[in-house]
Amino acid sequence: MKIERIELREIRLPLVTPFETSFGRTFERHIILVKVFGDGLHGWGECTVGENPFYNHESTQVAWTVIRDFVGPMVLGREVESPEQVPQLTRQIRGNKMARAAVECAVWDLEARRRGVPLWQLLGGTQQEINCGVSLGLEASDAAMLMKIETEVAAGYQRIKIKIKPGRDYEMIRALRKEYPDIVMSVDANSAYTLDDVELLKKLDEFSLLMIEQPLSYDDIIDHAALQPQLNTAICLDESILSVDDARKALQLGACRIINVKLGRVGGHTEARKIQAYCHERQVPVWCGGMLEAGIGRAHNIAMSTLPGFVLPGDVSASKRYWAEDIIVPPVEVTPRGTIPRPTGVGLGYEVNEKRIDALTVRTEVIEP
Ligand code: OSB
Ligand code: MG
Repeated sequence: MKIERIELREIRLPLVTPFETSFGRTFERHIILVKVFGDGLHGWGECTVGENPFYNHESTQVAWTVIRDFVGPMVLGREVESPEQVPQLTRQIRGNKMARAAVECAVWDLEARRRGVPLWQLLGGTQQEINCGVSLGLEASDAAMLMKIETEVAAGYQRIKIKIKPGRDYEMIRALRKEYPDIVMSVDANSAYTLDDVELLKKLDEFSLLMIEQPLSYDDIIDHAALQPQLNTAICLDESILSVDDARKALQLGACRIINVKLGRVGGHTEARKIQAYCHERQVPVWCGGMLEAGIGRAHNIAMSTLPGFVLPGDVSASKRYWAEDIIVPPVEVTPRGTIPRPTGVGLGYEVNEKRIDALTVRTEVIEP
């Protein structure tokens, strides 16, 4: 199949409630959508980049430029036998994996539509439904955190993840654990600590957390390897894992026991599958992270999460937790068991609501060979 044309759009989508992590607060998403044309069909991708370069080095503005000036020209007019060839076409670009993943994921959707199969099937998915958790942003008070937990536990979510940062960690988790001693709970620090905080991190062992996600630097593996043996709680790496090579190094050094897979962070489905296969062979559990995605990114996450080895509940949850109205139809919904059934339709398996997208679009650009 030849990649004939790429359409870029940026949409603005306000969150139903602001989301706060250790690196900042998000009120409204600025999302790049990628539509890739080939063989008379098209596929959709969503760039999972943040508005600011605070989670990683990428940001919406820069990703737009990288896709338009580099990723686009490298893939347009090229014949690909499989979407797995797309990362090869853009390998000269260092980093910028979220920009590259947006196009790579769109080609996977396109290929699934070309073959008339669901994307999860093309990827090799085996699970009928995926296990879902929620990631709760920081709130001003413990009482407000407790109200959020109550809502999500009642909705059936299988795991509650709480964002932490210095000053909102041990005491807060102790207060929340006191009210909810039995739920599956984890914490995510988004790189807010250093090895100087070992004593505090050790104390979190008291709370029988499923994991502590990315406590140390976004680009670190070595210090995490020094930390993990000092904790009973499993470390899960998010920011530090950009490739299967990173996953191998982290596991070989004992820097973590669990890996969070995010399509954007690792450059798309091709690399995500390599990480999944590497971890699955070694019985290392993985789960699908989230980046406050709209429906297209969410549908890609659901397809990936059906692969074997995605055993732990992911951060993939119902559309209504994020948006008044999603850009896909139907919106993503979660069963009372805290699962999302895999969709039955071809490609992403959800209809893309182009009318809604048009109404949200603030800029468009067409890239052609
Ligand atoms: O670290 O998992 C993270 C959101 C933005 C950036 C980083 C992260 C997150 C989340 C939200 O935790 C997950 C979601 O609900 O999409
Ligand atoms: Mg994280």
